[in-house]
Amino acid sequence: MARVLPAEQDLRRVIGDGEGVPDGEVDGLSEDDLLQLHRDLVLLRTYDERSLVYHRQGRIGTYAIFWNHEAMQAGSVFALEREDWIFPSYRESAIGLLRGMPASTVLSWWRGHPAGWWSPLDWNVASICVPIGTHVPHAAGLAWGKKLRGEATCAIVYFGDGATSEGAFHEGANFAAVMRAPLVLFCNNNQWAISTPLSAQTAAETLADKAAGYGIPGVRVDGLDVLAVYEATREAVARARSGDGPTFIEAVSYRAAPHATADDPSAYIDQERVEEEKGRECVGRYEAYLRRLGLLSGEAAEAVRAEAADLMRAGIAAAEAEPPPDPSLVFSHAFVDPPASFEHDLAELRRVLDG
Ligand SMILES: Cc1ncc(C[n+]2csc(CCOP(=O)(O)OP(=O)(O)O)c2C)c(N)n1
Ligand SMILES: [Mg+2]
Repeated sequence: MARVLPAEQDLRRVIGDGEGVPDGEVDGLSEDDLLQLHRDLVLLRTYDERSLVYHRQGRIGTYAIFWNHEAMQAGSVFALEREDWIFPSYRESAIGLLRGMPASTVLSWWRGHPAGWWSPLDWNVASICVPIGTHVPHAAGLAWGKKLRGEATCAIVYFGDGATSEGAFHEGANFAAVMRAPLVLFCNNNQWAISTPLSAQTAAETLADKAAGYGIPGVRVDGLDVLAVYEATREAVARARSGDGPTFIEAVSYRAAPHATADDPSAYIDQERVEEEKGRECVGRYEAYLRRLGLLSGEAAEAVRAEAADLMRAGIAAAEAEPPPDPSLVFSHAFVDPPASFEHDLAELRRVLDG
C-alpha cells in the first residue's frame, strides 16, 4: 500500500526528514525505479551546474538556471509514458535529457545554434517556450487532438507561478477543462517571477485554488519531494487517460538560484531564506532517503555523478564542434515573401560577423 504522509501545510509529501518526520513510500515503485529516479535527478543537477560554468566561460549564452527544480521535472516525467507529450518552458530546457535527448542538443539551443532545434516528433518534447504561458494552449490543443483521434496519449505542460496570471494560461486551462482534454497542468511555483514575489502575483490563497474556477482538481505537492511529485503526476495522468480531463498540480518550492544568468537577485531577495532553502535542496534530500533505505552507497552516488559529468563533457565538446551556422537562417523562416530590405540586412550581418 502506498503510504503518503499527511500533508504539511497542505503539501503532499512522501520523503521524511530522517528525524521526527517518518519516510513514506509510493506503491508500485521497484528498487530499480527508485535508483533510476536518482540518476535522473543527478543528470539534471549536473546539466544545470555545468551550464552555469559554461555560461561564465562564455561557451553558452544566457541560461535559465533550474537548480532545485530537478525533483519537479524528474518526478513528473517518470509518471509519463514515452508517447506522452511534454511542453517545457525555459525552466525545463533540459527535460528532453530524461527521454535520451543528447546534452549537445540542449547546449546547442542555449548557444543559439540550429543544432539545438530538435524535431518535437523525435522525442515528443515540444520546443522550449520562452514567452510566458503561450505553450499552454498549444498543449491543450495537442491533448484534445489526441483525444479526438482516440489515442491514449496525454500531455503535460510546465509553467511557473507567474504564468498563472497570463491570459494564455487561462485560455489553455479553460479550453482543456471544457474539452476534457488529457492534459496535466504542472505549475512550478518557485514563488518568484524574476523579481515579482508570489504575494504580488495573486490574491488567491494558493495557486491550486485556481483549478476550482476551471472545474478541475487542484493538487498541492512539495516540489522538492521527487516521490510526492511522481505520485501526484501519476494520479493526474491516470485521470487524463480515463477521459476525466485535466488536473492542475501546484508544486511548491522556493527559487534558490538567480532567475537566469543575467539576474542579480541580491537586489530583491532575502538571502537568508535562500541559504535556508539551499539546505533543503531536492537531490541531497532524495539521496538521504535512499541511504536510509539502504539503497545507495556513497560510492554508487559518486559513480552516478561521474557518469553525468562525462555526459556533459562529451555534450559540450559535441556542441562546440558544430560548424558555425549560416547567418541567413536568422531571416529564412520569418516570412513566406521576405521584404526586400532583408537582403541588405543579411549583407550587413555577414559584414559584422566577418569583421
Ligand atoms: C509573455 C511574456 N511576458 C514577459 C516575459 C518576461 N519574463 C521572462 S521570465 C518571466 C517570469 C516568469 O515567472 P514564472 O512564470 O514564475 O516562471 P519562473 O521563471 O519562475 O520559472 C517574465 C515575466 C516573457 N518571457 N513572456
Ligand atoms: Mg516562478
